Amino acid sequence: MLEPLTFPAGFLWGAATSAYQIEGAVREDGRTPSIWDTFSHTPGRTVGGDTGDVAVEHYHRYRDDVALMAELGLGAYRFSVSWPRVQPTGRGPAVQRGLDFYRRLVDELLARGIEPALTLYHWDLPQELEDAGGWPARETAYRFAEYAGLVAEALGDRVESWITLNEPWCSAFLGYGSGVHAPGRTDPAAALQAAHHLNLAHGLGTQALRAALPARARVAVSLNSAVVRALSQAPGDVDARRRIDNLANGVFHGPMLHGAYPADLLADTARVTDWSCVREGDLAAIQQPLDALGLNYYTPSLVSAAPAGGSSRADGHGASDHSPWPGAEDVTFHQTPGECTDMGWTIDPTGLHELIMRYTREAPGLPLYVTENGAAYDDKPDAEGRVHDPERIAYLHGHLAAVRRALADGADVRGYYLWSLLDNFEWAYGYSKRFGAVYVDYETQVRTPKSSAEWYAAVARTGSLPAAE
Ligand code: PNW
Repeated sequence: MLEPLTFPAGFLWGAATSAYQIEGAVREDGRTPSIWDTFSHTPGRTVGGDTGDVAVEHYHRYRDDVALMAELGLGAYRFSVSWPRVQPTGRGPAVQRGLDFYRRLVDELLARGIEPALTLYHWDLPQELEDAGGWPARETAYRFAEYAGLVAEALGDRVESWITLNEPWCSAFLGYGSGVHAPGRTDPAAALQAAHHLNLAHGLGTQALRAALPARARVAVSLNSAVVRALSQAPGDVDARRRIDNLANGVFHGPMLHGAYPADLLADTARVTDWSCVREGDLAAIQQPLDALGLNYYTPSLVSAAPAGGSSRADGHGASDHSPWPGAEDVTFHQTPGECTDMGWTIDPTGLHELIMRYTREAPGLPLYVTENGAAYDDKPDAEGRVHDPERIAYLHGHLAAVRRALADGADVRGYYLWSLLDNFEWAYGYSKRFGAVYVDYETQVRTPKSSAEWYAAVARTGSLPAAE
């Protein structure tokens, strides 16, 4: 038996980032614009017109950043590769200078005993591929598989842990549905086609990885597996929950884990698309055996059938007149009661427990990782330059206790990646939201571990949570 609040030996303690959010250096070493460069440079798309042009200069400061991870005693680091750094036009041979950056980064991690977990796609599609149709175009899935193979050839000798896609829900439904993420399109049919081609990209990409990687490599995908709850047990609310759950979860894990789209999802969305984008053989291609599943969790959703008079867009998924829920535009999203983070996202660790137990049933035998979890707060250094963030410590404590509870309930969770290592470019929110365990002064680029970083370092070192916070 495990002692209370003690994690299993070998549990992986990590932190996560993504390329566009931290690297900067957007015009160096042959990199071309991604859809996020274009989007963030379009007036009105991000808070304050912020862009990732400089971000936190990780491209040039990666050595110091890895040293910081080592100081914090991290066992693992999840980062993403910038597609347009490696394959500027989204086609053809790889740019060696681009790949060399990730080789140096990985070597630095390995030298310090930190396990790299590489995400291939964290939303930075080469702009040329968007111009050719983007994710609603089938060709993009083939291009992704080629890119996956190139990265695997280059880094397969030193990276064992691979993640195909990060949160394809955001790419498809925020990118092509509500338009609050790049490329900012608002076409419900295109959003569903994008979801299918992201699924196909995952399947074909996994096959390309298997072909290029040694047998010891592990392949996974990170889903922002939503926890969707009904406002009441009234049939309309229960049905709203079912429909949103399919659009958030089933649309991805259906084909990936079970080889089929949920029949009710196809029926619910029939007036949006006829799903003719799903071709013979696609479902078999998508359902690849995986070595692990990554779950990203921040907050649950609370939904009901629309009251007479229309639906609400206050769903915590960003401000837009367009819904990110094709065919379920009528569903109303409610604020879950309770305290919120700076994103306005309600703090509810029971959702993480629920999510882990759901995937324990949905994918029996598949090891799970929490590949993102964390909180934004309006952190500020005090007079001595220290950053105290007790709210973030409380958030992390509560969510890690939920993971621990899931382990006790029989879930096979192998590790946890805090989002995020550093304050960074929070997409449409620009630099206005700070998720880091490490504070970044955006003027000087000086990094200061917040008190949560020190707290997390102690958790990682001892493999257990302190009794009370
Ligand atoms: C995730 N939503 O983004 C991403 O993987 C990270 O890059 C990001 O920084 C982090 O979570 C915090 O936001 C999301 O609207 C963005 O539901 C939006 C949503 C979910 C996740």
